[in-house]
Amino acid sequence: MTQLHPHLEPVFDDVLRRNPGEAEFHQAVREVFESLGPVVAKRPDYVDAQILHRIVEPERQIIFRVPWIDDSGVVQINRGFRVQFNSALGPYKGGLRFHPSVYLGIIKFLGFEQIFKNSLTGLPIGGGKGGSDFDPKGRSDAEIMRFCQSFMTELSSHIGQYTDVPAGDIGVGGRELGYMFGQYKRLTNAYESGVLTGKGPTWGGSQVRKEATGYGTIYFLDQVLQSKGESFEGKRVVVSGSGNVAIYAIEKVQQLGGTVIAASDSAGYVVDERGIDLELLKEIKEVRRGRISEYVDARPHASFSSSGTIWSVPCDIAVPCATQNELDEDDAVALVEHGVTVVGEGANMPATQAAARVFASAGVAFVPGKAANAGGVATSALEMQQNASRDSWSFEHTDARLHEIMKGIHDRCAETADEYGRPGDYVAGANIAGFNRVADAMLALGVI
Ligand code: NDP
Ligand code: 2IT
Repeated sequence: MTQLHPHLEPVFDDVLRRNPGEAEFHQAVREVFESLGPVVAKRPDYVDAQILHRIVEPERQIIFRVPWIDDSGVVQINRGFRVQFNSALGPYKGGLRFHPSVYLGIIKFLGFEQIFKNSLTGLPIGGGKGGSDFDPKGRSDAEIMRFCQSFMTELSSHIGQYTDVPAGDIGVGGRELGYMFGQYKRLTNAYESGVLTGKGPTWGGSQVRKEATGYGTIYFLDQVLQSKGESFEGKRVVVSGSGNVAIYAIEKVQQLGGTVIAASDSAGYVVDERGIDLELLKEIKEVRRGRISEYVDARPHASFSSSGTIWSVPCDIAVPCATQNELDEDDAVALVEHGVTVVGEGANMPATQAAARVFASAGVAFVPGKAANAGGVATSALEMQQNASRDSWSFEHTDARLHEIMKGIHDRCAETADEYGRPGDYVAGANIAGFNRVADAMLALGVI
């Protein structure tokens, strides 16, 4: 671990003491703080105003009961969360995750990351995150709807277009957002489009939102490659996951001339040396809501492994798009040994800190999620713009805006890394650039 600056160490100790058992939150704070030494050295005004102490304490944390009735008539109880972390730059903004592993520490890590990610977009959005330990796997459509309605019945008191604007994340996509928006509309008797993003294009959603996180990640990595005089053309790429982010990352890699040879879900990974058949993957995952193992039924030359790790597959570029801490130190060593040159986090914090250090010392360009995957939330902010002006932009226009935003984030991270004496260090660039914008706004708004 890198030693923290003497101004940061006591704040981090406080985070450990006041948030016991929240390992992912501790990890996310540590990762940001390790970049901020030169900032606190340069800006005593941030230290005097206790910006660091304030930024690690959520403005508000809401935890609620979510009761619902399953298809057999049995009453089920889940726990719902919304952590409204920081609203210095705009209304709280961030997704909702439905996954059995969800607890407060995961929502806080995601909410904390979201503050800096949203800042990096340059758009007026604060940071928040929510979700539930509800497990959507194996649930019928009717059960999903009843759960979403119950979840929104409580959440509706805490959100609004000027207050807090949720969207999707793991386990929450267009279907779930539809049920939640329907329930919000019914409870409030108002068609308040701007209260949620990731809506369907026919009921207030933006073109490109579905594709935005995956496309944006690859647009960012394309900038990284261009800065090295390279491109995706002819590159072997491994993308983990096979959900929303992974599918549209694969689509964009293919459009840019790269070959994605492996993808996964929580039960294992598929290798297809001819290149992943994206239409087949979409049919399995988006239409059938099936398992990735079904891929080999239609493509017998491909292989499925339920043990081992996708990171043992040799590639030039690795794009983890599943979940936190899915790529550890051993995986990073294997990737480096096999010649990886670029790693971009489509997911939030998929690489452990030890893995990130392996990449850094091997000279691999490593782009953290708060920069690489910011295209999703940036396009959510574009959806809010369209909702506020009761407008609807074309796919081409929205995609061009996304591309421009991702190039802007890339350049901001690269320039900030240069300015602070860390050329090529996208982690330092993203953390410092993201932090400075929020810290300046917090200073301007006084002690609140
Ligand atoms: P989805 O639910 O669409 O897909 C998640 C994928 O990751 C699935 O393939 C899933 O496999 C796999 N996965 C999830 N949890 C685990 C786990 N514990 N172990 C192994 N595999 C797992 O989610 P998204 O694609 O939307 O999200 C993926 C990542 O991207 C998350 O980290 C999310 O926070 C991040 N992200 C999402 C954005 C968005 O707009 N959706 C924006 C920015 C970041 P299985 O189906 O078997 O569970
Ligand atoms: O992690 C993320 O940035 C998201 N899940 C998307 C958040 C959003 O509000 O679009």
